[in-house]
Amino acid sequence: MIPTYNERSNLPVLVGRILDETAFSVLVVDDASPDGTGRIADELAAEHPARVTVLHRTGPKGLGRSYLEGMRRAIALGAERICQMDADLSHGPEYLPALVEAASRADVAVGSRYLTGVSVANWPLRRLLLSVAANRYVQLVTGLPVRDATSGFKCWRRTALERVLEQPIESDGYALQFEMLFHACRHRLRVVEVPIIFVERREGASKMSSKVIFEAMLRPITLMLSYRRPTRHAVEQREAARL
Ligand SMILES: Nc1nc2c(ncn2[C@@H]2O[C@H](COP(=O)(O)OP(=O)(O)OP(=O)(O)O)[C@@H](O)[C@H]2O)c(=O)[nH]1
Ligand SMILES: [Mg+2]
Repeated sequence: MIPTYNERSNLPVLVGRILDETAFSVLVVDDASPDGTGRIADELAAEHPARVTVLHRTGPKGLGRSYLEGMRRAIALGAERICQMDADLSHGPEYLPALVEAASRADVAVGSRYLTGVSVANWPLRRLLLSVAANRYVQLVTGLPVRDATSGFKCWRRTALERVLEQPIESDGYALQFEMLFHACRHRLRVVEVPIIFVERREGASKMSSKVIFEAMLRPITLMLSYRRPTRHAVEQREAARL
């Protein structure tokens, strides 16, 4: 599943590589990109109808909404393992088989930049420090035992994803990545990390914004506050037992 917003030069290259190098199918989730990415995705689907599907989103835009809608669609299409990856060629399709294989041994496999030192190519130091600091912060506040909790390159086992999608997920940017892992860990699902080399995009523009960073700083705190308190259901059960 590949969410796209203005990725017209990257998408055909990525989809071409996935079709050539793997046996997997592709679901493109486009948010009515003004640069015509959706049209390019339709052309790819017309060329490869058995392996490429396009979901054109019409409701409110956003990366988080796109992930959630795309994941539900992938499940409805019958996928047993669902990978999520960026369209900007940062996530190499050569890692897909290893991720899928790892997700067969666990519930979710994370393509990790920080498993063997730092494996990131072409990032400015400022960007790297932001990502490393964000990951440390998330680990510290939430206790998530994942080195690269903000990675958008993952493979989910269907049953695990269904479980996580039942949770009230609110984030929209990077925070969505660790929020979903947080729920996975809360439900004792098994998370494994697979080393990847992340390559900075060459074409197109990043959609990273101060809003996304702010959300990622706040979300670990609200997650901890929400889930340390007993849920309303648990309180109701306790009160019923007391009566
Ligand atoms: N459908 C949809 N896709 C989006 C949206 N924003 C970003 N994307 C896609 O999500 C993926 C990640 O976006 P990037 O801009 O590369 O963001 P990033 O990888 O977090 O940031 P960088 O590290 O700076 O590249 C890319 O495939 C984007 O095209 C959105 O609002 N809707
Ligand atoms: Mg990117």
